[in-house]
Amino acid sequence: FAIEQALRRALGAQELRLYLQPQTDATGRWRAAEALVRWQHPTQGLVPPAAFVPVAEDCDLIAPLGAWVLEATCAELGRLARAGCRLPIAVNVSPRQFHRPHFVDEVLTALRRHGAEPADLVLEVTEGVVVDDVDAVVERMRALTSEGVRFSIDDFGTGYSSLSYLRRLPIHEIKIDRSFVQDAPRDAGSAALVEAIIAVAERLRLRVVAEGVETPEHAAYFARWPHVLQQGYLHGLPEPAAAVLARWLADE
Ligand code: G
Ligand code: G
Ligand code: MN
Ligand code: NA
Repeated sequence: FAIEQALRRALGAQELRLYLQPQTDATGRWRAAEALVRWQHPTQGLVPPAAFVPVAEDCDLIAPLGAWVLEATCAELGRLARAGCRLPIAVNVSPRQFHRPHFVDEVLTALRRHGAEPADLVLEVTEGVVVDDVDAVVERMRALTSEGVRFSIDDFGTGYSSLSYLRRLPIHEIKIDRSFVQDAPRDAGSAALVEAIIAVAERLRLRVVAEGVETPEHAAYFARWPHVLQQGYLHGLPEPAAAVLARWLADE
């Protein structure tokens, strides 16, 4: 319970921080970014989401946490739009958050409040959002895609992946899980999976992001697909959003 109480307090005390990690094309140019939340704890320093997102999921704090991340992201998107810049930002949405009754309204309200462009907001969901009723999930996603918001399937290839979801769900993008990405240059089996995922994505006209690009070898392997975006420590660590975007605006 200690962490739960601390997190409850942190939400009120503005201790959460929005970090961004670049998604680049094969030449290293920024094309998009992923928002990753951090907790700036008064005594424990910067706490990574793996240490508190699962706790938030279990104790009903995922709603306020998710709302905070959406607000913070839409605020940055609004600032970018007013500066005449377009940089799509992807936000992780956990299944519990996606299935909350007012999720669609929450997203649309946050976009409007900050003057953010819906097409620049990418919602990353895992295959775990499909619990039983696929049609209900599709309907909920369509309520957002019809407004311009985009969906991405995170950690694709892990879990109980069903290729049929790629056709049924109104998604825009697939993120290839980093376990396949990292093994692909040296392991024929992983390479086969990566190449199959990219081939399917091309035929379905889905964008692809390769996650966990850590070495020049990983980057070189994926450079044969110039349109596949790369995300990982090689191209950039997650950094505080405000600093990243100020630098990005200055370079544009
Ligand atoms: O940054 P890091 O590798 O520690 O992230 C660990 C996990 O936390 C990842 O699975 C990531 O998707 C998740 N995560 C990061 N930020 C958020 C967020 O804002 N909301 C949710 N639901 N999950 C997040
Ligand atoms: O589950 P999700 O894909 O949202 O998780 C993203 C997490 O992956 C973030 O916590 C981020 O810190 C982490 N990450 C980003 N780039 C790399 C990388 O190159 N290698 C590894 N191992 N993790 C990464
Ligand atoms: Mn993600
Ligand atoms: Na992922």
